[in-house]
Amino acid sequence: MASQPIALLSVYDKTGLLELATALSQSGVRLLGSGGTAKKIRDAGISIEDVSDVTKAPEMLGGRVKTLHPAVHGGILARSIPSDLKDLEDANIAPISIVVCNLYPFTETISKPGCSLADAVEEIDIGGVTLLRAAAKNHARVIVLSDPRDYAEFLKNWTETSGQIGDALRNRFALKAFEMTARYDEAISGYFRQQYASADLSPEKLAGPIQRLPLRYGANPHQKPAQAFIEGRPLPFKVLCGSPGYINLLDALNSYALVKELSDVLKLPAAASFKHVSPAGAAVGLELSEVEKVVYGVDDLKEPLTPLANAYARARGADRMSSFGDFIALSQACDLATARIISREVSDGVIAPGYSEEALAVLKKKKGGKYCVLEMDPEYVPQSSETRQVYGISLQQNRNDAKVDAELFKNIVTSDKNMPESAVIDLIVATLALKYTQSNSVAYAYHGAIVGLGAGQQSRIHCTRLAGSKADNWWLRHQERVLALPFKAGTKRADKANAIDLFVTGEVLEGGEKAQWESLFETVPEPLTAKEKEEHANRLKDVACSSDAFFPFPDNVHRARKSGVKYLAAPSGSVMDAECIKAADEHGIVFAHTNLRLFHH
Ligand code: 93A
Repeated sequence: MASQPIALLSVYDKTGLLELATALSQSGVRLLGSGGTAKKIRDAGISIEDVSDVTKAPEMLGGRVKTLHPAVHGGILARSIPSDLKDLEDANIAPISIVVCNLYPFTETISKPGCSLADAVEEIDIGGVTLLRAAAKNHARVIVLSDPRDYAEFLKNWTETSGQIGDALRNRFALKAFEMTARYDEAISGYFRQQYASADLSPEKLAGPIQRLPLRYGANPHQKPAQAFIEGRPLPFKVLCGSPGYINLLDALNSYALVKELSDVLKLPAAASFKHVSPAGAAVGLELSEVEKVVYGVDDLKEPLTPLANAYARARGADRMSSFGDFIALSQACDLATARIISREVSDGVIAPGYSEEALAVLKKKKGGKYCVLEMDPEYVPQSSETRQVYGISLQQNRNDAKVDAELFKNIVTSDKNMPESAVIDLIVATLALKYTQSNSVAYAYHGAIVGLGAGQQSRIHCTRLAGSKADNWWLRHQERVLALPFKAGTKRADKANAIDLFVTGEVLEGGEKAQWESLFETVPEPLTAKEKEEHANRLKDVACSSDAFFPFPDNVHRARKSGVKYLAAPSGSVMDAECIKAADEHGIVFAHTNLRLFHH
């Protein structure tokens, strides 16, 4: 490379330019400048050459082409490798070491009253963006200054290091230039999006930039306007019926991600029943026993149960109270049996990768034709990085792409190390559900289904207790007297679910509430006795339990055992790990340390 460093200067904002040019010139740097920049420097008595002298191409098109030339971009982009150096030599191009550039003020121009489209177009900087990008791309060799506020820091370093500026500063300046061009492009596309808003914005036509779906309102009715949008491709779902709200979409997209992952890992159809962005239930399609059919309220279904229908029956039936008004996700195309189950429950909507004709016809009749039916593109792969805003600040992270499969439960730390395949399936179901549950969370699973889930609690033991008591209630619904509760003919499904819940929890009822509850039965049932409950509880064994983070105290292990837990999974890392393992050993529990924290917010 040539011994005398060359700086190319091309700036709209000429703040600090003369000080910079003076210092560079005094330190022996050869200066090149575009029209106005070179003139200002020359007028101040500092020696500078015009870019056009080097390119032998005068500025043209009224300044639209100033620096766009191989003599400039070859000089910037050449690496210090023999082939690049030879190319430069053959073309008689000198390498450029410093690029100083800032752009035409597009944002300021369009915000001026009366700015016409032609005014805006003229303010779109092409050559400057190219200079910044080229220099930033080759920042291993080239220093790029895109902000006059950086000149002083640059000069100080330049002097102190005799022109050998270190990587840290070089990298920071390059990143700043990349961010500047990104913001600049966003401002331009935003302007044209607005200008051409009245044009045809159908999904097909908009597959390029941003596709938007207006939503009725946000999390609450007063939060308007609200929308869902995606950049660079059409939305990956179609609205086949109804119109989704903001929370519907939060539920739909989270629940679909869960069932897709469940069915990919376990090779079984999967279903989830979401409420407030956490699963109330999630399951894979293992066959239901006759008792389970009654517990899950599908014993009277005329349509034969399919694997997908089994999955949804389990997902919906784990916690019927919480699932009231759910958003449903299905991993496979919705069939008639599944649609029939959905049609008789109170539910807000469903997302699935397809619908059979008969299934869609059934769903379209629900809620007077307003039931929300979304069809998901099964090939859709979300971007790896996800961004959200809180209080005006954007937070960005990589998607949680951690794999949850049998491998995760190999590190068994208790003396009993016998983990049958059925337990691994249950642990996968429980752990994947946690991946999509508001933290903290703990889940209990049995027969391929969540049977108790504690979500969004700040204390882990509260999650374990909440999930445990839900699992206890779910299990009590299998008790003989509960299965045979003498409901009057015609009692609504939701009323039955509420009445059963009151019965199994032993809630003491009074006055009108008591009378209303009793009115549902042919003969009023006697409450379950403590003995009946205990005997029944003792029959529940082999439940799996997973936690989205480590157990800070062994109380969680003791509590899990009370709900029939035999298989346990949680990350290690607690100072009380040894105590938790001891507690698990005391109860004969098989405990796998996963080393995978799964917080979700
Ligand atoms: O119209 S441009 O996009 N064409 C170019 O080739 C070009 N090269 C640099 N504008 C171009 N620039 C911009 O000119 C720079 O980004 C800078 O903002 C401005 C400096 O022009 P002057 O040196 O004539 O004041």
